[in-house]
Amino acid sequence: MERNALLDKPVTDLSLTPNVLKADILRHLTFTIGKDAANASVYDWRMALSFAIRDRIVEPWFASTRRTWAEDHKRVYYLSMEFLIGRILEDATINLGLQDVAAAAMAEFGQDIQDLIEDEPDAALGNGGLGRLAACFMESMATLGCPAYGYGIRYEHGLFRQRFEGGRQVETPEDWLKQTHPWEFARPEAAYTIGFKGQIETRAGAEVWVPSETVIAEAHDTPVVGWQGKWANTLRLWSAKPTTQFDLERFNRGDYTAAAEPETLARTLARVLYPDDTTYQGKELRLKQEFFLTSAALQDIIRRFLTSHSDLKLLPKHVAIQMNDTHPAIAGPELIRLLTDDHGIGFDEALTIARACLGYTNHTLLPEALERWATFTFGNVLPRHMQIVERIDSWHRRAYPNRPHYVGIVKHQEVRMGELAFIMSHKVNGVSALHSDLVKKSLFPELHRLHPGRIINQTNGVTPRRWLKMANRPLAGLITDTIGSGWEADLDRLRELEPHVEDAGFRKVFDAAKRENKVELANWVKAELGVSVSPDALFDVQIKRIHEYKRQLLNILETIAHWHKVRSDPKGNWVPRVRIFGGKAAPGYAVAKEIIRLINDVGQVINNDPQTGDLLKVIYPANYNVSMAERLIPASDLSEQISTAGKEASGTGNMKFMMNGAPTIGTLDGANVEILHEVGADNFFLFGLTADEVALRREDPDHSKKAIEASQPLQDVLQMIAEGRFSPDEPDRYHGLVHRVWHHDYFLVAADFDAYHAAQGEVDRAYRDRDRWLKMAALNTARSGFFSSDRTIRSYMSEIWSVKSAL
Ligand code: 26Q
Repeated sequence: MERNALLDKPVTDLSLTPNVLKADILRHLTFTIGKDAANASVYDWRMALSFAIRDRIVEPWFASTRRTWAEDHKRVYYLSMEFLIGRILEDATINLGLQDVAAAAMAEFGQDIQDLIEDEPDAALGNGGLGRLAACFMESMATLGCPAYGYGIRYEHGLFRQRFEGGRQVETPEDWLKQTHPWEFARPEAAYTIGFKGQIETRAGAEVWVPSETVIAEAHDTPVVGWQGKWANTLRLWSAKPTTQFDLERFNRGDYTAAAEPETLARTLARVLYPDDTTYQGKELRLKQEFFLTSAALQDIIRRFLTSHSDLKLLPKHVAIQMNDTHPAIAGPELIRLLTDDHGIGFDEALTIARACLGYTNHTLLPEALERWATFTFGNVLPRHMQIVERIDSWHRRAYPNRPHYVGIVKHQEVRMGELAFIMSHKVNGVSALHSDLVKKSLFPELHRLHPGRIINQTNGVTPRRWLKMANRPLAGLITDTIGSGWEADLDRLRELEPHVEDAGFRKVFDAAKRENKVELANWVKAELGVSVSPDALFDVQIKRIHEYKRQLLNILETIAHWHKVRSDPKGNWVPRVRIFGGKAAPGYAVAKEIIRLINDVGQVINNDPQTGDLLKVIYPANYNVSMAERLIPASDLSEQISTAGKEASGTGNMKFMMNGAPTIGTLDGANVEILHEVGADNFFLFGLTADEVALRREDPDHSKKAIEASQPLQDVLQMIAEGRFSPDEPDRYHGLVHRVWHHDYFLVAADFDAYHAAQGEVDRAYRDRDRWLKMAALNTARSGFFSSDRTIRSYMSEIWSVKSAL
């Protein structure tokens, strides 16, 4: 293709002066928002600034798109039901290098840029780790110049908002789109019809699917700009529109409800994100959402491919499709359907093409979270795909005669999405070394034997732009002052901090940076919760979804044991602690909700105990989200990563804490194993059973009873809870919970209690020795380079996608 030099030339100069930006902001305030500076609100100013910043993303974005076309680069398509983005304004501003210019410009308008930044609602289109990983990957792909599209759903309501009422979680709908969302461009011309249900008809010897329900998927594009604005990719989110506004024929027949069906389906499809990341529930609407995303994405991918190529056999040379867990695993059968039914390719060839394009990332081993669909539901919603799935399964059975009879995609009248995704992918990956091992050994042992080399590891990472540069200005400043700039896109360079760790002057500034963050957090806690906490206390933080395997219960039980000890010796030389919790429970997860209530009840008692005062506080701000994480992590002294070994696939919060100079107290689980390896045993508080020991211990049906009987502190704690010390108005509130710890302790809270209690004692000893602690904390930052998502994406690019940077 002929390159047009004029088109490649940027018309905006990124080295903006405040005056140029000021003029743009004022122009947007006036002509886009229609407001006069004299009576503009914070919202108006935020919109004006956002549009002015967005203008500057559009050019690298167009340039990237043009280059990808002109140079015919292979593209990556990341299919995910979740993108947990958080706020965009500050991230975009920093990646464009405009933070100082923007702050100065706003100051001249009499606005504090921080107020504008915090006025933006989080885009919370995800539950937790999996969704946030997708967002970090989008940023890293843009930074690395990897031509890529993210495909997801433009949920009208993201993850619910959480409030506490009497300590209990109450959910309210989230409505991030109530205000104008300035970061997206609607693309009504990019629209596809998505079918559901109906039947298969044979026409001219070929089988065709005639759906009985249809909706239109309409694209909304958000540019994702990488570090220093060198490249930008597209996050394309689909919203649902009815195919026909209204079925007049049905209406005229008097069938008024049926007449509105197309609208009803469209209105419900993209309405809300499923808030349960723990148990799949086989709901028809969820399956429809999954197919909606996947079919729209694949139609778009094929349309784009055919714009510049004609031979679909070459698809894998130009297209890599990554499935973020099994949620888009219908991509296998759908791609085969499009290639065979719509493009006339034979089944075997279509299967080969599809598999060469597809990769599958597994994020969980928990059996209750593995997606399985009743063949009844699956065959009803997607009848053609049911046929194709059966065909894939019998092809695989024939191609691999050694396959045991109990292995397969369709078993016991269920479609197993893990097996489907595995068989339809050329690479399957776990998300940490330990997890990938377990994917081989316990999740897909037979398929692994039949396809050695297909399962690989890709240890997760996080973007250091958002999680260090942006979230922790004081520490980022110190790093740049110490080793110069450039570490943001080359995080291994943090190793250059190591020699400075021995320098008392460096440690003093490191300490001051952490303290600055802690003071800010203490002020926020006071304002939000009315509780005073001392910035000199040790800030001990566990933030993540509430789940039994993550063991927030272990944390709060140990908090009680600690409180009990301090009370018995209030004059003792205790390290003051603030135990901070954050996280939401799935609305239907009763046990998780009970744990939330217990933490809040315990906080009520401890925070009002004059005997312990500043020595111990329990803080649980409601509605934990990405923005709250950005506030909490930089102010943390200790990172709680205490899951039952073998259960946490990777964890990514653990990496963010490490980068921000908070040592980990944790088990040998997920990426903790690799964190320990990088940082060294002296700088990590390791405790607890290993994954193998967990499996062994469970064989003893009395494991928890024995552990409790051997531990006086744990007995005391359980006794206090059972007596109603934390629920005086309802003393037996936690009888069920205490009973479960004694008799049904599947996640081995009791078995690991003493080891955890002892490790917390070690933390106190280490913290008292200021120099030891500061060295430890600084070494955590210095050795965190491996956990940049740039490293992860480089590895996906070479090991799975076979795609090169376009930069
Ligand atoms: C499935 C079916 C129906 C409805 C919802 C779901 C569903 C949704 C979300 C199932 C699972 C999830 C999310 C899983 C998740 O976040 N897993 C985490 O992924 C992280 C990134 O790899 C890991 O670091 C965490 O260890 C893992 O728990």
